[in-house]
Amino acid sequence: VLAVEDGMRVGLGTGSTVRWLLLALAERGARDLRCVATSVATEELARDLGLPIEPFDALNRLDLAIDGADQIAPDGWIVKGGGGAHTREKIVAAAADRFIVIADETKVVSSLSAPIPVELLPFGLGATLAALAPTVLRADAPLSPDGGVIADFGGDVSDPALIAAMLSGTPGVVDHGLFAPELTAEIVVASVERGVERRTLR
Ligand code: A5P
Repeated sequence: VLAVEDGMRVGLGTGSTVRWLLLALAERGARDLRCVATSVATEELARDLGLPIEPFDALNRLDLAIDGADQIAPDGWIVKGGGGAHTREKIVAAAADRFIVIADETKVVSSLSAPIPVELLPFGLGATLAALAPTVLRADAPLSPDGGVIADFGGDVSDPALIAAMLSGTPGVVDHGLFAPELTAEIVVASVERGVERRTLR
């Protein structure tokens, strides 16, 4: 919350960790913030809390984006999309001068592992799934707000850059949940034993 200064254009991520951020921001007061949300759930919660949400098109560039993570590797690679919101989350993160990841210690891993969330175009879905094998549709996941189908890649991710390139290079993939270290400015991890630890990546 301290990173959010008055008047900033802020991208708000999605998930249970971000919920705490929204509560803290609302408690502090909106202070001329201009916010965009990465999901309908975040938009609704933010509005309920009195935080102003604007269409992304009204802002385009952001000073800051803050979001949670499903996995955080030692080299700064991150997996997101447990809630299926990774496509919008990545667009918002990339549009921000600084992208800050917030998480508790359970998200810190020694190396990334499957599943890696992917969002796929409905057109040619069978062909895309075959090209991405082993990838399975996520049971009971609704379409994304942009009409994408949420699935999970189940293969080896010991080389995240290679897998990210493979996923991005497969026709029919809208986007995937691997976030490269270059995207992230800072990772903030909270744990009961060690308190809050901040790691600056760039
Ligand atoms: C949403 O699609 C995800 O990328 C979330 O940001 C991520 O799963 C973290 O969520 P939690 O804070 O709920 O664990």
